[in-house]
Amino acid sequence: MTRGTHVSDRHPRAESIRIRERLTKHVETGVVALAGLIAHGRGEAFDYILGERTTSSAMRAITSAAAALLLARRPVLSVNGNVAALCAKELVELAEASGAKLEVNLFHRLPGRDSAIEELLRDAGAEEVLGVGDAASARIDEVNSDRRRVDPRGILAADAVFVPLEDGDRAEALRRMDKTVIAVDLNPLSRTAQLASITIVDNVVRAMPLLVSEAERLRALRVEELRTIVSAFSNRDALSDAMRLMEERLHTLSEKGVYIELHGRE
Ligand code: PTJ
Repeated sequence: MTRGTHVSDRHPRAESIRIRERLTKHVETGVVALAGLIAHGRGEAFDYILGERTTSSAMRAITSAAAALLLARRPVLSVNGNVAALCAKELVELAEASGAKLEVNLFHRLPGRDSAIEELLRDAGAEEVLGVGDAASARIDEVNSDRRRVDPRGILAADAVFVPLEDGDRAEALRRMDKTVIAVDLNPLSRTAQLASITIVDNVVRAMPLLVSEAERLRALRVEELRTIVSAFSNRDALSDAMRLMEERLHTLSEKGVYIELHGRE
């Protein structure tokens, strides 16, 4: 069993350690796949380079994503293990604010994982959770993993699918099916980031509450106003921004080499 380390608030990486603890705890509950820990580590590395903040470019992607979800007639939020462990409450809030359905969709569909994730979502207030057990009865043949198993009432019929922390295979298949694909991925080089319609290059932990508040704010707008927001967005520009910001930050830090000071020494 994993023990909590009760990390002190004064630890400079306290928040990052707490997030890791949440994920490792949820490996034990069956929510998070072991590969989810590897995926998280890769995300953390990019977040480090990005400066662990929501950039103004990512904020524009968030606004555009909220508008696209509100415009969709059948929006679906696809939930995997990592996102359920980190953002169950915000997923339920986003479903409410945008009128989207929640569907469990897993890369590693091991026995019991789907119902463990459903339980987490229901504890967070979800009334309906698609894609659990036999409900994932439809197949997207182009997808080469368990992710091909989808709910005919959800992802299969959806016109917009939110796919936080995705693997490129399905993002590509969903785009080919003419669906709007909204991704959250700290790695702007990943196939998902490259192939999505809207990529939010940010940590899902920071992006989700912002996405909820944007969906709530934009709900008051007219359809034409929402369309204007979506059509003004360019994913190519968003990805260029993310890569350039990482490059600039590394460049600035490389001038210093040592950029963290040792305190408390003469
Ligand atoms: O729960 P399952 O079975 O559906 O599996 C989920 C994972 C995440 C294991 C599965 O989808 C997977 O293997 O994903 P990948 O191919 O490793 O891609 C995950 C992407 O998410 C990588 O590009 C990471 O950089 C990125 N990422 C990881 N953690 C975060 C993140 N992006 C934003 N916020 C994070 N916290």
